Amino acid sequence: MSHNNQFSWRLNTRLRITIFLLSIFLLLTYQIFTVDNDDLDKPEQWWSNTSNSLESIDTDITNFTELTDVNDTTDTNDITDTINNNYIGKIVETNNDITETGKAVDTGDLNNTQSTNKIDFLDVINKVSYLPKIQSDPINFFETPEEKALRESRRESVKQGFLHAWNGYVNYAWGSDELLPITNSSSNNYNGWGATMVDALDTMWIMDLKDEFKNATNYIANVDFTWSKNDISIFETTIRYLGGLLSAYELSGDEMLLQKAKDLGEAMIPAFNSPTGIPYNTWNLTKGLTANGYQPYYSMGILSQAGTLLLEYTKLAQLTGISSYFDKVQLVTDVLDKAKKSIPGFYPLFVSQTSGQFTNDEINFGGMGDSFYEYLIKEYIYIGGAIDQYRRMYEESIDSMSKYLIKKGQVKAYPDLLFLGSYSHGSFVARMEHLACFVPGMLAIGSKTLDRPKDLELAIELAETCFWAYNSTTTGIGPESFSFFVKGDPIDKNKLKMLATQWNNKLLLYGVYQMNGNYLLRPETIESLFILYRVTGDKSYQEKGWEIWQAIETWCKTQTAYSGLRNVAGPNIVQNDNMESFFFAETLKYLYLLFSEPDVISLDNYVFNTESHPFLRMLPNYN
Ligand code: DMJ
Repeated sequence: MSHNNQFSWRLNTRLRITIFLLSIFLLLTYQIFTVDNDDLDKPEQWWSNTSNSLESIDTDITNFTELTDVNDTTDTNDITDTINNNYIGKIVETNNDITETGKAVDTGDLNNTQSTNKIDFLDVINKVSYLPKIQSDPINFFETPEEKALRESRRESVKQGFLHAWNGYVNYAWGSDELLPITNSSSNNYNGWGATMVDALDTMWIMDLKDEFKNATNYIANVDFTWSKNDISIFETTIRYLGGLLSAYELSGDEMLLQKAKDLGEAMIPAFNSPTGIPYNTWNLTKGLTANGYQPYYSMGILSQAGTLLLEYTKLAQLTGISSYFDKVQLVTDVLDKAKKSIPGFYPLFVSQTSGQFTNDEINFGGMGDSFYEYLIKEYIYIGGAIDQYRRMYEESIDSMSKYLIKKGQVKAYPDLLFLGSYSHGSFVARMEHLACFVPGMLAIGSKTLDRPKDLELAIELAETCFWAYNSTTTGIGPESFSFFVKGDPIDKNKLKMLATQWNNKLLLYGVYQMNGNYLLRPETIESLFILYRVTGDKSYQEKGWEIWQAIETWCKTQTAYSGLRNVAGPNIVQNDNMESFFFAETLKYLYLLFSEPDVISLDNYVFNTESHPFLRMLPNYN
């Protein structure tokens, strides 16, 4: 058993005993004073009845956070987005907070994780202001009639690609989460709610595929998002389903989608009931609402998973008027902000939900860290700079990233290429992940928003590296990760030889060794090319995106859809029979937008969640 496992096992045992004793006490109180037995069969009623019964006990369990009940409205303010004329929602203030139940209770040291200056959501709304423009001046997007025709034909090619993949899903996997595009079977890794369908909704709307959109929403109308057979990932469910439903609602105005988002968002709320408010990684929606002391599978909190619920729950608060959705995610930010760090702005990958402290020293802008940093700047942009904490946290992180994690490599033909590595056990790790290729896009929007011109320079250089990684393989598609030699370090010839024999790479990858050659149809490089195109107006980003799309067409297309690859370099390129739902949500959407007019989903009006679901940004003067 690893150290971490032993630790969580011990913690688990301690938690279980505490919870068992507490449950007996709660159950007795509950049965004696309040509950009509019929209600036990009805999760929602059970929730509200029991919560009242626990009010007196709550003072003893100081770490309980609050959930505001929208039905207990005492004051509402209609808020209208005056510029886009979009209905924003009602902000509800209430004196009648309901305390949640079914929590993991811990009596550990929580003092330094409590949010001392609770930020009021109404205050946030009132402090929204205009931020500097992100997109380049319209004049920089000028095109000749020939250029326009070419761009439009490329956009049409991407749309046809989307339809090819979508039809495969419709014919062979309708209602399932994902299509397996070679065997034409399906998989259900996201609770079988139809992940591909929900992830694809807003892309269909943007591509003007309204019939396909309607067929999908007809199906989704009958999906029960309050139930789960097994434990679900809170992170994946939030970014794919909740984000997809919210964004499709904002684009289409279909109220059913907002209702589904609310059902799902609400059903996941108990997963935040850890001692600190840092959510559990997984949660069983059904068991989590029953009275018999359900405990989630307990494992250490993961930075990107805990920190990437912000946009979705803030948007849910905005659209429903239930401010406590925002409180939940703001508390997570506060806990992470206050936790001890050895380098300012560097947030380690694992955090204890019990103590609110980090438990290792690994820093990564790739897997397990990535979207936490992404959401700092995106939340700031989304709420029009209303909470300065997000600017501060983001700037600290980017300053440290630039200082410690960016290194020049030793690629012979491109000696100036910059690489983004990570940090572990006190040392720099010279390995770059495909996932980290979202960073150029993040830097570019941050640079414009916060007037940090150097960040744009870095963004442009890192995007070059990400594209170079694509351009250097035999397929023209970038690998999942690779290790590189840092400038000045001795080159180990054996390592180079290993790469050559392993991948039979005929192109020059000098300076790089050891690749994980998988390609999962990931979007990050295309995402950064799209954002840089919108930020600079430089058409070379469209050329690069087009090259990548051609490579995907060549290597990933199957008879029925598109498949990921097992290796992006080598004599035999093998497909992996998998098509992630994010191919529809992100990869194809970013490509389509790269070839659209710049005012289609403008970065000055929208902010993308990490799954590329566009959310309307808040604007000032709602009232
Ligand atoms: C997506 O699910 C999201 O972008 C997430 O933040 C990490 N990466 C995958 C796609 O690669």
